[in-house]
Amino acid sequence: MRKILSSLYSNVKAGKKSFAVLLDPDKLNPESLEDRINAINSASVDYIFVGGSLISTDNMNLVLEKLQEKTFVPKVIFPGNGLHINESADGILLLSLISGRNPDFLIGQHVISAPILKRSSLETLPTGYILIDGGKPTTVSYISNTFPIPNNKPDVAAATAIAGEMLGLKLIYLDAGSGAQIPVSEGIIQTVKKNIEIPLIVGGGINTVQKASKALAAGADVIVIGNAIEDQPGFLHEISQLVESYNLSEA
Ligand code: 1GP
Repeated sequence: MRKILSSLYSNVKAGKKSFAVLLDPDKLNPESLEDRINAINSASVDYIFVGGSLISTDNMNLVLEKLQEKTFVPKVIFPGNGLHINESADGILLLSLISGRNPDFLIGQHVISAPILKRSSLETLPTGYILIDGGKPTTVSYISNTFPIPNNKPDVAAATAIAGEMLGLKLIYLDAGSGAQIPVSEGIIQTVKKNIEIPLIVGGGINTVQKASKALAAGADVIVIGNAIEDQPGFLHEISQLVESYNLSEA
């Protein structure tokens, strides 16, 4: 049963926006993880994404087990490669890096991971992952050896997203990269949203309420925030309130 995907699809159908908190296992220790979980449980968070393009510590398991124990919010792995598969999560974004031309990240890692995922209890979320230039080189660009789409090329982003949808992917994720200087432009979000039916996730460099609000208004169905939550303690609540009030005003 595809619980995460079907609830996301129903939310999008009802015009309801969602908020995903991204936790990078490398940046957490037991104390900061506890703080983060308390903040998540006292706010309205729809998904917890766990991962990153490079994970150098052994924290992934610890973080997921703690989350499993302490929160009901669905935990979705945001993997950098097949090594990041972990059964303690509820689901995994099966990312195909469709903005790039590196076969390993388009299909290679997936072939290696598919038998393991099939045996696992993880819900797989087939996702067209599109990198957008966020103003500075990102780890994901470096690791994947791919170029992001320029932030002023909505047509290229839209054509890429349409191709992903036509290939049967179930989600599109526009990412300016972790800690991007410039988030994905409103022009790109609007154009992509206009051209696809499947849910649209947007992240990278959203570090003010205004930027989050612009992404939602432009058409993001899910906004993902990582760095800004680590840097500003109250930000998680501010975004949770923003998404809630957005959903109330649209109801
Ligand atoms: C990065 O979309 C995520 O892959 C979130 O980015 O850490 O900049 O919020 P930030």
